[in-house]
Amino acid sequence: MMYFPDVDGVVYEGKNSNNPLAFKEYNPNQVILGKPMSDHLRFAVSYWHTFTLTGSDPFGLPTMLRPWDGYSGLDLAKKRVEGAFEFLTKLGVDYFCFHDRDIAPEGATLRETNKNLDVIVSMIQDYMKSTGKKLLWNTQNMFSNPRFVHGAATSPYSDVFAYSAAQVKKSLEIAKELGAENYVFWGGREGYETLLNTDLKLELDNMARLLQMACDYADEIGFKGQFLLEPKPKEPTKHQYDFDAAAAIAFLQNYGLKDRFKLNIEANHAMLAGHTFEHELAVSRINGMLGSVDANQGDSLLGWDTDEFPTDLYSTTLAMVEVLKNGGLHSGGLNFDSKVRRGSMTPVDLFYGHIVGMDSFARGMKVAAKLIEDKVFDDVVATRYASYQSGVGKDIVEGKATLKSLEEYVIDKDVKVETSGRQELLLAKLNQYLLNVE
Ligand code: XLS
Ligand code: CA
Ligand code: CA
Repeated sequence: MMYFPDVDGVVYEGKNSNNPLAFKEYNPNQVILGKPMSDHLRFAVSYWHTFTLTGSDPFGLPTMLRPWDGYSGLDLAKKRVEGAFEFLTKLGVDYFCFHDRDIAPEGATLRETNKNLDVIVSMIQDYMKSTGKKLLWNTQNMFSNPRFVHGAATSPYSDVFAYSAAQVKKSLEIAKELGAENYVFWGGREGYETLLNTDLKLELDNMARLLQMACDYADEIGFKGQFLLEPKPKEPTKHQYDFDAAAAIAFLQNYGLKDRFKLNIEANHAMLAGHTFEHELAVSRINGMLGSVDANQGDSLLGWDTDEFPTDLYSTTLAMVEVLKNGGLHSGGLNFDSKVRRGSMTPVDLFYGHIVGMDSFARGMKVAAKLIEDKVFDDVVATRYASYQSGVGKDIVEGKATLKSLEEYVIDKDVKVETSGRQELLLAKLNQYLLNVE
């Protein structure tokens, strides 16, 4: 069966193309800074938004029209796998990502659920072999089932902790089997609604305990993928423990897990935390913790996680500056944790969403590479901090200065700053590059 008969295959046609099913910017083989674009960007399709989502929201029923409509249970899961690999192949994306519950239905017990997973995982494995597609990461859904209403690893109920642990165990086995390059933890219910009923210390300790168990089990079964923790400040929980990159790094360091983990940074989550996307990427990068990216965008008029396909070229450019400065994403990639709007219900909209997202990041990547090559901002930053290269600044940086020595240095000095930060000029430069880079 053909699932997307309206689409033959999406290819690069360049900026003058009028074909809505062609890339205008993303040319996978074009070499930039010594590497083909496809190696820099490592795009992934997220299974949940593209193949599982129905378009229902808190106010309305499903809207999506999908070629697998009308099937249920394992039959539905199998049809989705077939459709997923046709989609990846036609779009020309090498990677995908999923939660355990995206790919197979739950049974009455964990044993039955795991059996369903086995059927679908072996089917996915066959398709991966025949198409060459790869798993960027998988993860466990410990937020949808009502048993996680008060948390998973941070549930007050130890049976729920046990269930969560078992679920992580199975998903790690799947990661190993499918050769996942990373493994994600996102704790949607790992947080609290009110401190009045919450043992904050025990919950944080338990969250760390589950992550430690995961590291131990990965070692036991020889799973070598990179562990990633994905920060998000809220939604569905009022306060989520992995609030932002800084909180997630502090948590990992506190519990001795920092060397085993990196972060998966999502644009929309940065916005919910009151940060820019590039802020979260930069904080991760300077701490050696930038692992992977969930590529999407939020809406500044809405206070929730809208997971839109990325179209904002400022944001994709500044994100790619961080990625390039990181020396790339290594085992990570750019996963479209993005969904078409509820009103974009036809299958071809799934292609349009990914195409605009891929083109937006490709454009961002080209501009970022040129900004870095021309040292547009690096030179400004270097000049701005030049006073730390010699004299008293050098003493401060090298730990030779004390409060006493610094007092002595300034006590009779007229210290004033009349040097512009040139913000408007820099933004004009950014526009110039965005508009003119070939
Ligand atoms: C939800 C998260 C989730 C993670 C994986 O907001 O973005 O989809 O990426 O569990
Ligand atoms: Ca995400
Ligand atoms: Ca999200």
